[in-house]
Amino acid sequence: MRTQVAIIGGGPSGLLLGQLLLKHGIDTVVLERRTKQHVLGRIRAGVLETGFAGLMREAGVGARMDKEGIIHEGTGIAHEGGLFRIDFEKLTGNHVIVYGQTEVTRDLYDAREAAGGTTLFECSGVRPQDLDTDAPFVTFLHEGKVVRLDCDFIAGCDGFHGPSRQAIPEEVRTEYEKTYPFGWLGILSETPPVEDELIYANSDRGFALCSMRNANLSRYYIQCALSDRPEDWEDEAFWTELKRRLPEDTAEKLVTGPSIEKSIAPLLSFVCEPMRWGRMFLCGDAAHIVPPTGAKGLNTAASDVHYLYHGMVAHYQDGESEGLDRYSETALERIWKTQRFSWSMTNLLHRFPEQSEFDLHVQAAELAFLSENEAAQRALAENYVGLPY
Ligand code: FAS
Ligand code: PHB
Repeated sequence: MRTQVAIIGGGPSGLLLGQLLLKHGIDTVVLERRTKQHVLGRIRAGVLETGFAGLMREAGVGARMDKEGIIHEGTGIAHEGGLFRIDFEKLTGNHVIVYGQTEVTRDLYDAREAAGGTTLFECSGVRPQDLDTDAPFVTFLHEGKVVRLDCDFIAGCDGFHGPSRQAIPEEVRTEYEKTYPFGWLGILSETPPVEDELIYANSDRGFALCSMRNANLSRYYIQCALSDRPEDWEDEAFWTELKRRLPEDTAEKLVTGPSIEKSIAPLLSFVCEPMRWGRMFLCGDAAHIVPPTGAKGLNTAASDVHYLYHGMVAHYQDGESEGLDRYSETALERIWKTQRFSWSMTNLLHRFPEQSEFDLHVQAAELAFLSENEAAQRALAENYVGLPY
């Protein structure tokens, strides 16, 4: 088999990159470890920066997002029993779109199939090889046969546990990591959202987040112990704890119901440098992970895709290599800014086991300052709606 760009991973990064390249006549093959049903069964991100939305439209897959996505011009922040709003539109002239990653992935798969793009599911033993030559290739097992895919470039879009990052020689790779002493217990329920916008809550019992997917599908999270398992939390116990972490009048409005999905995600900050090795480029979670507090995971995958796609188009159409040569440096500059924002939001809104009374007072003062200072609110809003690509 031969293609121009071999894409390892059929998640949002790989699919969005594939669709944008296909729009420019650049041939790709996507190699995905799981079935399409498994990929589409994942419940993950919910908030899209307008930069991401622009890429979806550029890829020709923005129609359902524009029809069903919900524009959010601000967000609520709750602490000490009160609630204040950060007005994105007033402070930045920008907004975000609430449209689940599951739907993004579904739209991208539909578009890829309509465009006749090749996606191979249930590939195992995927191995990128000869990366530091002009003739890289990928080998893998598919339908019981060993397959070799020759290509010009490899995009490692295989998430945190994929093989691409490991294919960068250890002596070349530097990995930066920060773990957090808690996780997020998330549920999905077919209930109307408690408010029209998201609410991020810092309470003396820990963090909570009220989010949504549509007018009758809500997504809620509470900070939980790393030792917790989803089965430790009956729905009733979840709802009771969530209400205790929200302002009273918000808790009173909360419509509860059976969970249709319940999972726990650990929080992690992680960056791999560089994001390129020879003819292979890392993109999305393969290169970096952020705690979901700033809604930056999926959105930072999108900015990687933006830089990589433009670099590849310039290579194939104009014989220019600068975009690809500067990809890692350019992507990492924005990645570290989203790492900082996600780390900052996590520190502002969560309760840490080792916090002293002094720490708690400083955290409360930061939230109080944010509630009353326009410059502080603008700084948060600029990061939340998305820094420029
Ligand atoms: P993905 O992990 O989505 O996709 C990688 C793909 O590669 C997968 O389909 C995988 O099956 C495939 N793959 C892996 N190994 C392979 C191999 N060996 N061969 C072939 N294919 C292989 N972000 C937010 O902004 N907000 C959130 O609330 C949020 N919640 C999250 C909850 C969880 C549990 C997780 C894990 C992540 C969450 N994220 C969130 C981050 C998430 O949305 C990622 O940023 C996003 O999925 C990144 O997309 P990809 O880079 O495509 O990686
Ligand atoms: C979600 O809706 O899943 C979501 C929204 C905002 C976040 C994290 C998750 O910061």
